Amino acid sequence: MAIRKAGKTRKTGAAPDKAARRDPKPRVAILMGSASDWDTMKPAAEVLERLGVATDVRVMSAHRTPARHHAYVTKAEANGIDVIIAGAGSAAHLAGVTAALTLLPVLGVPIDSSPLQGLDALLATVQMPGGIPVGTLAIGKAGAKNAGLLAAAILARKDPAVRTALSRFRERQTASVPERP
Ligand code: RP5
Repeated sequence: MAIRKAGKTRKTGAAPDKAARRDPKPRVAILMGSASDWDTMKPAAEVLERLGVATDVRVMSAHRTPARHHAYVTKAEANGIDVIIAGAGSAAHLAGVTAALTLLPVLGVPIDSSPLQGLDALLATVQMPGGIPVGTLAIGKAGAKNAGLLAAAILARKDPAVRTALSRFRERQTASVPERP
């Protein structure tokens, strides 16, 4: 399956749920501060793809490419995006600045790319002063996967097809847990 990355398509290798409807247009944006973050952020794209939700995957940094970031985020809602996932490492301000530029819900993923193994990114992402919220997930790949699932849960409130796909995902996950090791 293919998702868009920086205007191009990129394979994630995720197997789509056969029953899940395919979204024609991306409704979830997955932003990351560096191309080096992609390996960590990939689970967000994979799980959304599995649920039939198209994603727009982009590299943009609040400090290295501020103009690209501002232009994308301020137009995201008009371009049909419903939820933004933002992953960054170190002094991770990407999710906070993204949330400041849009009324869309923003989910932050702290990335363990620094010598502090993501603790710096976790604190920078989660400790937003009151007024501009960022829904912060766990550090690293688990956080990215859960950001994808949480984005799907937000979409599922108004989209029965996503709700069904999410429900099947949970059922399969439960069924996959063995009773004994
Ligand atoms: C952050 O700095 C990025 O989100 C990345 O996690 C980290 C390192 O980036 P690179 O130096 O690998 O581009 O802004």
